[in-house]
This record gives sequence, structure tokens and C-alpha cells, in this order.
Amino acid sequence: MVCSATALWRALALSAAFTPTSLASVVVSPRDSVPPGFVAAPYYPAPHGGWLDSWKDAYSKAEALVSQMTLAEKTNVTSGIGIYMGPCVGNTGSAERVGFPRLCLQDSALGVASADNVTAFPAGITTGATFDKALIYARAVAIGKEFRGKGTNVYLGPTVGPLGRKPLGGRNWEGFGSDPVLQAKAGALTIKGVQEQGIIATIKHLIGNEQEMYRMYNPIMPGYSSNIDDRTLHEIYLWPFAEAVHQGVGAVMTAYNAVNGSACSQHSSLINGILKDELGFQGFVMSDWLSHIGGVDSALAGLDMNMPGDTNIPLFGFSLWQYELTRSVLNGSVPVDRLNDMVTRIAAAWYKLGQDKDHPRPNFSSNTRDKNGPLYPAALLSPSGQVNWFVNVQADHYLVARQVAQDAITLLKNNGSLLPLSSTQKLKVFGTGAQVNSDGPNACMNRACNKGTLGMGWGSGVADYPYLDDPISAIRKRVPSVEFSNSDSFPLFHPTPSPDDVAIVFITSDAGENSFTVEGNHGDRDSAKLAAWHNGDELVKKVAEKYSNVVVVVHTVGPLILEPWIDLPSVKAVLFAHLPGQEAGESLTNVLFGDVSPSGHLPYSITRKADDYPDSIANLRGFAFGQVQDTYSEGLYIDYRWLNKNKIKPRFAFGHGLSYTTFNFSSTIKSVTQLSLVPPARPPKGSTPAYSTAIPPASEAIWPAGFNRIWRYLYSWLSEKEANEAYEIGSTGSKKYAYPAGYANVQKPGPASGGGEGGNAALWDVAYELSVKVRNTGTRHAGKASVQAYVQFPEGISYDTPIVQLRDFEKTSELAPGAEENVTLKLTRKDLSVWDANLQNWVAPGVDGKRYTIWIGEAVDKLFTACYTDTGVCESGKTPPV
Ligand SMILES: *[C@@H]1O[C@H](CO)[C@@H](O)[C@H](O)[C@H]1NC(C)=O
Ligand SMILES: *[C@@H]1O[C@H](CO)[C@@H](O)[C@H](O)[C@H]1NC(C)=O
Ligand SMILES: *[C@@H]1O[C@H](CO)[C@@H](O)[C@H](O)[C@H]1NC(C)=O
Ligand SMILES: *[C@@H]1O[C@H](CO)[C@@H](O)[C@H](O)[C@H]1NC(C)=O
Ligand SMILES: *[C@@H]1O[C@H](CO)[C@@H](O)[C@H](O)[C@H]1NC(C)=O
Ligand SMILES: *[C@@H]1O[C@H](CO)[C@@H](O)[C@H](O)[C@H]1NC(C)=O
Ligand SMILES: *[C@@H]1O[C@H](CO)[C@@H](O)[C@H](O)[C@H]1NC(C)=O
Ligand SMILES: CC(=O)N[C@H]1CO[C@H](CO)[C@@H](O)[C@@H]1O
Repeated sequence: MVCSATALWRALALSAAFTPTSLASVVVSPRDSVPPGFVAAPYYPAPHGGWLDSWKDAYSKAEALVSQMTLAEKTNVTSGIGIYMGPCVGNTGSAERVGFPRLCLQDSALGVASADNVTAFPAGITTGATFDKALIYARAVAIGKEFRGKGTNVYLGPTVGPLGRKPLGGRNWEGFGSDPVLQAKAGALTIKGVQEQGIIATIKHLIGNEQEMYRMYNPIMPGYSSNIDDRTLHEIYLWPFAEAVHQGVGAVMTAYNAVNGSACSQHSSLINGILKDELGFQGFVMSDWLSHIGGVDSALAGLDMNMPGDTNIPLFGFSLWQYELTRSVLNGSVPVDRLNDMVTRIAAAWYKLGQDKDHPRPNFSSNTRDKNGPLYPAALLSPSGQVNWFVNVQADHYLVARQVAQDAITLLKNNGSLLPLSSTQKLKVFGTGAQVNSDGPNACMNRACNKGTLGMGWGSGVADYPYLDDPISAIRKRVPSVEFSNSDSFPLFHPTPSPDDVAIVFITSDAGENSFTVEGNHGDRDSAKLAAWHNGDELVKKVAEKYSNVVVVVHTVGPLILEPWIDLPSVKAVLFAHLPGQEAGESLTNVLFGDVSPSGHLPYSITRKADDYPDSIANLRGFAFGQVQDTYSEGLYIDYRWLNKNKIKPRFAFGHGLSYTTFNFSSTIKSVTQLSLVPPARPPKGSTPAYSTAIPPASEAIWPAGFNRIWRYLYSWLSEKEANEAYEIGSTGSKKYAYPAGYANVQKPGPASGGGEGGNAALWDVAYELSVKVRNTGTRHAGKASVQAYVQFPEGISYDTPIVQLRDFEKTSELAPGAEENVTLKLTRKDLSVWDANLQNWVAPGVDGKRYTIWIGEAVDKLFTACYTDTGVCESGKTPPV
């Protein structure tokens, strides 16, 4: 098919527009406009991996393997072979001689990208809206099986950054919602499900990638700088990454943008300090695609793999690693122990996930849907062969995909119980969003258009639909007489409906990656803002003038302003179906016609006005000469944290979601672990692999005689002359590399806040357990209840904390009327702590008998019960603080 081939040719054409001289390193002074106080402090050296017991076996196997590798083999493994040079979106070099294969790294977080016969799962935001841990995990198991079935090694997901700070942000929909704990738990369960299938998961993007525009470094402009204070980083944006590391994630991807003025792909305090030392990350760190801007500097700052191998202007056959990394080691600039650590981390992740045993090789091509094609498309003149084997990996995964889509559907309003509908109902459907794009669901490259049913956003975070079960087809199965106006305008001549007729209006809002502009939106919703696309709000109003019973179904990447029509008396019901993926139809009709009660809950707040948020959140950062500055001046206060603090009533609060039935919750709390002010002292680091630190001989770096190179393919070898020259510098020290200020090469013991995967292991001690008995108190409908636990910190502590913060959630199974179920929620030491930037540790400020209140409810504005940590009592009927 044309999609990826077109992408390839576009990229080739793009590369031709640059002359090689423009490849000179980015000429910018990256820190000149960073606001005072924000610093990217040096943190060196890169911590060696292997010091944690949970990775010991993998590291000893990796050590045995890496000690057999030559210099050129080692550098080969750390780098991609070039964009469009292999079957996957990222392909590393190999060390076949010692049995280490090329690794296949593949998008996307919602299914195998650019491949046939796969499932297009619901997006992350939809998955988050289920608030259902078992379902989040089940989706991940299915995704992992598909990535394995296609022969990939690395799943480029889950996405937890962007976290959803800015409602207009383009890629929020790839993640799970605008709350760190929702992102953390959904991310960790996704990693668990995927990695149990032997696929390395990649938590991304580290960090502060909260808008799309101006994210990338290019020869004239650096990527924007997200300026984040230490406490906000720890308590909001880093929280899901810590949980991912705690879950044993194998890979981390850095973000395009900078943090505090330093590019994330070479940010020493971020990668070396926070990720590898404090969080104890043992896997490998890769760059986002084409964000590699410094060769030696990124290696020193802790990057382990560059993707897809090219410089940030691809397709010239140039890399800052591969042959350059070989040179940097020979000339002594990158210490040998750093390269050994890079390779060992990659090999250890490979062993940890069991990929040394019977792991399939890629049997599909991201570059073409044809059976045969070029083996190295970017080489232009490439040998051809079979590249697609059309392995069907879908199994029965449509079932879990449909379940997620269905259980995510969020009923915002249901006045007069218009829903569920009866199948004898006279129905009229409006809006192009009800029917699949007439050119086919995959007609637009990377889904970069908004035509027909919107099942996912656009960019690299997509998969091809095997089919799209659209809403109108599913509705027709229930109500064959349904009439459909496949237009986003209200028909000029429309017969007057009778008072009982029901109209369903489909509206959409799309967003995606900055590599494509759709209807004036540069990834972010910079043009459409928070209004429905295609005049959808106008359509709803017109329909509501004629019909007295209107249901609005919204397929959206995130929040919208619903004020133009939400209070109209005839707009009786509103369903957010989020981005359902391929199973958009039946999942919706199951809810519309009452086979199941809706049980989705909003993974973000819906405000009445866009500027209910402060400027730093409400607006995107626009063009600036030099570096665009995005300063997180709102600190911890995003989404409901901000609204609560500022007493702004949203239209629909975070967590809101109605059901056809009602539930009663009754809770008890019990203390499990007595907390201390700070966690107990961490254990010292264990030992790490020990290799020779001598610069290897130049002979390990030289092209094999008579090697037949593929044009523009990235190799790790040097000519004999180059290798000897570099070795001469390295062995004599005749030239010194200009190391960054603060550079050192003595391993550190690691900070007090570290010690285990994700941080000090004691942070995951369970402090309190809550048992919540949930009863379906309705008489007609079965339903699933969402139970959410929010912490309110003690009064009178010396830290300013958001009024309430989500800390755990559970969902019941489907409860028949009268039935009950007990769910258990847990609060850890970390859940009850704040990050003290002076102490550089987590502090539980309420240990001396102060009262934490744990609020149990089904949304941040529906908190039914207060449980007190000091007395162990739970009370219903208290007035919640928000
Ligand atoms: C960014 O700067 C702030 C303010 O100095 C500091 O608290 C924080 O630790 C810095 N973050 C990183 C990742 O360098
Ligand atoms: C690097 O990887 C490529 C691709 O697998 C392979 O052709 C080449 O021989 C490898 N180089 C070394 C030094 O093993
Ligand atoms: C494709 O993957 C399957 C496993 O799903 C494996 O059995 C097969 O060998 C692979 N095909 C190729 C050509 O590698
Ligand atoms: C070593 O090689 C790297 C890669 O080409 C280069 O950036 C660095 O400046 C060199 N170091 C010395 C001391 O020449
Ligand atoms: C619900 O409908 C009733 C009449 O059926 C009306 O009085 C009331 O204002 C409506 N409420 C909302 C929130 O639309
Ligand atoms: C649940 O039922 C109990 C006992 O009937 C009652 O006291 C309590 O207020 C109810 N709670 C909620 C949240 O409705
Ligand atoms: C739920 O827990 C309560 C109190 O611990 C117990 O009495 C009840 O039997 C449990 N209900 C179910 C359905 O397990
Ligand atoms: C079962 C199935 O969907 N098979 C498809 C796999 O992909 C090839 C090529 O796109 C199709 O022809 C098959 O129908």
C-alpha cells in the first residue's frame, strides 16, 4: 500500500532539500533564554547498570556476551542502521558473530504500526477512561502477543508523557489521562502485559513533551525548553516513569524537547542522575527519532541507543554514533566503560525478556504492504526480496479491543433517562463521524486527516485498521429503519420530527503528531482549539432546535468546551466514546441500547472555558527567536488540582461518569505499615560487570576487506587510516576532548532517595489498605462501578499540597441489581509523601499522628466517604473539601 512508501518518498525528497553543509551541528546557544533559576546541572558519570538483584541473571549473561564483542560490534548494537533501512521503524546493527541479532523497534502504543493483519486497539486515552486495571492489563497482553507475532523486539509504548498538562497538546491521547497516578498505573500494567510476552516495552517520552509545536531541534532552532522545578517533576511528570521502572520496564525513550534548556537526549541530570541513579533504571535509554544532536555528549549524558541512527537530518548516510562512536572510543573521548555499559544495558534487557530463546525475526515491513520490496528502501538502489509474510496476529483480540472501547464510553449527562434507547425507537443519525471514511479507514497516511469515524489521532502513534466497525453499521443492525444524514451540516429541508423521535449527533475533535498538519492543526489543536471540528457544535445546536431528544456522541482526543449546547433542554444525553480504534460500532450500541451500562469515567476535567486554566496550561507556546520557553509556573496544579485550588467548578470533573444504575459504597481502612518521616536507608549498590577499560586496538574498528557496503546504510567501521589516527589520539592523549563542566568518571554511590527499581524500595510499602463494599442499589440495570481513592494531606504541614489527589482506583465486575462486591485499594508510602527538594527525598509529613483523609468516591467531585488514618474510621455524609 502507498502509505509508508509515500512517507518514505516524502522523506527522501525532504532530505534532498538540505545540502550536506547544513548538517553542521546546531548553531544555537541553547540556554540563552531559559528563565533564571532553571538549571540543568551536570551529573556524571553515567551510572553502570547491573547493581540490582532483579537484573542479576540478565546482566551476567550480558557480561559474558559483551566481553566477546569487538569495538565495532559494540558500537553497532547501540545505534540504528538508518531510517527506512530495515523492516521496522527502528533497526539496530547486530553482532551476529557472537549471536546478537538486529533488534526491531516498532511503533505504536495502540498496536503494531504499518503492518497488515493486526488489531487497531483503542488509544491510551480510551484505555485510561475505563479506570479498569484488569482490562488495561488484558489489552496489553494482546498487544504484546501481536508485537511478538510480527517478530518485533521492542514495543515503542506506553506513552505517559505528554501527561496531558495542556488540553490542546497534540499527543495526549496516546497516554492515559491528565493525572500522574492514572498514567502510572495504566503504564505499569501495560508494561507488565507486554513484557510477559517477551517484548521489551519502552516508556516514553522523558520528559516534558507537553506540546507538539517547536518540539524538535533543527539547524536553525532548538526544541522548546520545558522548565520544571524539581518537586513538580517528581510529583507529577516523573511519577509514571518511576512506576514504569518499578515494573521493570526494559527501555526508556527521551523526548524531543529540552528540559531547563538542555536537550533531553543529552541531559545528564535527567538521564544519569534522575533516571539511572535515583530511579535505578537498569535497561537502556534511546533517543526519540532524529532527536540525536550530540555524539560524545549524549553518550556521556547516559544515552544508550540512538534512533533511527541518522543525524537529525536523515538519509545522507551520516550518524553521530556508529562509526563516530567507534572513533570517539578510540580517540579516548568516550570512556570504554561507558560504551561497555551501553551495550550491556541493551543486551541485559534482551536477556531479561528471554529474547535469546526462540524469538521470532520480523516478518513484516513498515515500508510497503506488498509481498516483495526493497530490503533497504532508503538505499534507493536496493536488492529486493520478500518483506511481508502477512502473518495474522489478530487472534480474538477484537474482543478485548471492543471491551475496552465499550467500558471507556463515558456518560456525561442523561437527563430524564433518555438512555438506554429501545430498538423500536424511531432514530435519526447526524454527522460524518458515524460512518467510516468512504475512501477506507486507512486512506490518510498516518491517519493524518479527520474524515469519517475517528478511532485514533494521527502521527506515529497509530496502526492500520484491519477494518473499522463504524457506529452507523452497528446502529443499523439494531434499528434497520434508522435514517442517516452523512453530513456535518443540518439538511436544508428537513421534515419535522415527532416529539418522541431521537436524534444521535456524532461530533469529533482530532489531534496528533507535529509531523503532519491537519485542517490547520499542527499536531496540537492550535487551530480548532477546544471546539468540535467541522462545525460540530453548530450541528448539535441545529439538531437540538428540531428534535426534543438528542444524544451527542463525541469521538475526541481530549476535552472540549461543551457550553454552546450542553444546557439545551433537548440535548438530553452525551456520551464521550473517546478514540475507540477498530471497534467503534458495537461497543457503542451495546451502551446506547442498554445491553450494558456505561462505565467509563473522564480521564481529564472538562471546563466551562478554556481559560479556566492559567496561561501556562491553557495556551501553547508560540514562535520565539532562539529557544521557545515553556515554564511550568503552575507547578503541581494541573487539571483538577488547579481547578480545585482556584475553586473553579468544571462542567464535568475528572473521574465523572454516569451509569444506568446506582451504587452504594461502604469503606473500611486498615493500617499496614507504620511510616517513618523518610524511607529507611537504602542498601548500597550491588556490583556491576567489570570489563577492561583499556582502549581497544584500532584493528577492532576497521572495515573488513572487500565488504560490500549498502549506500547510506550506517556502519560502525572506520578506514584503517581513521582508526589509527583516532587510536593515536586516544593512546597518547595528544588531544583532549572539551568535557562539559562538572564532568567526572568515578561511579557514585547513588542518592538516598534511590536504591531499588523506581527509587527506594520502601516507597512501595503499603501504608494503608481500604476495603470498599460496592452494592448495585438500582433495580433495573447491571453495571460496573469505578472506585477512586483520593488523598488529602494533613492540615498544618509545611508543604503546600493539592487539596485532593488520586492515589488508587479499582473497578468492580458487572454487578446485577442488588449484587455486591468488595474491592481493595492500597496507599503506599510514596502516595502519602511529598518530594522535598532540599532534602532530595520523599517525606511523609503526617507520620506523627496527623490525619490524612482518604476520600473514596467515583469522581473528584463525588467523594462519598472519608477514611481517617489517625483513627482508622470511615464516615459517609461528610462534606468533601472540593
Ligand atoms: C530544573 O531547574 C529547577 C530549578 O532550578 C530544578 O529544581 C530542577 O531540578 C531542574 N531539573 C532538571 C531535570 O535539571
Ligand atoms: C552491524 O550490523 C549490520 C546489520 O546487521 C551488519 O551487516 C554488520 O556486519 C554489523 N557490523 C559488525 C561490526 O558486526
Ligand atoms: C514470523 O513470525 C512467526 C511467529 O509469529 C514465525 O514463526 C516466523 O518464522 C516469522 N517469519 C519470518 C519470515 O521470520
Ligand atoms: C573523537 O571523535 C569524536 C567523534 O568524531 C569527536 O567528536 C571528538 O572531538 C574526538 N575527540 C578528540 C579528542 O579528538
Ligand atoms: C432535564 O429535563 C427537565 C425536563 O425534562 C428540565 O426541566 C431540566 O432543566 C433538564 N435538566 C438539564 C440539566 O438539562
Ligand atoms: C450506603 O448505604 C449506607 C447504609 O444504607 C448509608 O448509610 C450510606 O450513606 C450509603 N452511602 C452512599 C455513598 O450512598
Ligand atoms: C465484603 O466485606 C465485608 C466486610 O469485610 C464482608 O462482610 C462481606 O461478606 C464481603 N462481601 C463480599 C461480597 O465478599
Ligand atoms: C486474515 C487477514 O486479514 N488476512 C489478510 C492479511 O493481509 C493480506 C494482505 O494485506 C490480506 O490479503 C489478507 O486478507
